[in-house]
Amino acid sequence: MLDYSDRINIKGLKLYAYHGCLEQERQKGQEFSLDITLYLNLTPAGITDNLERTVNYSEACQVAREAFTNYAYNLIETAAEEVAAALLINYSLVDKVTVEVFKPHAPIPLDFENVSVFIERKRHTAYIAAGSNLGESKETIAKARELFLKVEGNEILAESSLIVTKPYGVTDQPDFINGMWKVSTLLPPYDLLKKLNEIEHRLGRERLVHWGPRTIDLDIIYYDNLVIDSEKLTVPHIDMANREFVLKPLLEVDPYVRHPITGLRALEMLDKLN
Ligand code: A4P
Ligand code: MG
Repeated sequence: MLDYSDRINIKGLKLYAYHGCLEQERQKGQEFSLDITLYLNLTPAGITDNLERTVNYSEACQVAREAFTNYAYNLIETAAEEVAAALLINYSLVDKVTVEVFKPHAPIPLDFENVSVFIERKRHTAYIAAGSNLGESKETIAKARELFLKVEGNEILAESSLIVTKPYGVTDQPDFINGMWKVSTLLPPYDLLKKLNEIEHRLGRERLVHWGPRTIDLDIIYYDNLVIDSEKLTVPHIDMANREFVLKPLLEVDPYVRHPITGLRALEMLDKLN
């Protein structure tokens, strides 16, 4: 959560590009204008007078230009998405960006002043539990970590040690190796889930028995302070408070984070469990 309102504003950045669905737009191109806001804490730069503690706005304009003009998109929505992602990927100091792309010469056969799309994109913090009890579990978890980090914008902020745990639920199966990552990601919740499912799949996960043995299971425990309850995704993880193999690693990666519904921290949930 942002606890400041500092920002750097770039207004009316003029860029020539070839975005559009019409043949003529893609051939001739046209001028676009971008408004960009970077949200970052400016105090460190303010008190040190040091450029390295902030974002160089001239450089940021170049990053935006690259992302915007590298490719001809059908939609300004996509162009805006690329600009936002490039800025967040290039500047770890930036927590959030807004991008508005104006297309003053859009092919609209009516008198109009301007048309634009506006998007807001930010870094999210998620907690991912990893578990495995088939094959080379530690290696598999390490590979899953590697594949997770291949996604642009994904970072691991903290990770627990890997612990050996007794099977929970279906108890007639081998011991598990469990761990947790606290991560930063640009992926929205369902995209994060999809990515984790993809990684499970790549590492040979087959869904045979519910709660049964698995080469790798990656569950989203928390995603920011969000509460999601849908067919595909339940966040916070529905059974986390009953699972020592989730709570112990959580205590290790972040003893302070609170469950968004119950308000409890990992240690408090562990105390209740015991
Ligand atoms: N899904 C819903 N919410 C989430 C979420 N927050 N994170 C959906 C991830 N997935 C979520 O999961 C089924 C569906 O849950 C997914 O398609 C997704 O859309 P799955 O992994 O395909 O099926 P599963 O593993 O059979 O069920 P589940 O519920 O994931 O199993 P659990 O609850 O993860 O339990 N004992 C120890 N000691 N250590 C373990 O790691 N793990 C399990 C698996 C049992 N016992 C264990 C351990
Ligand atoms: Mg799962």
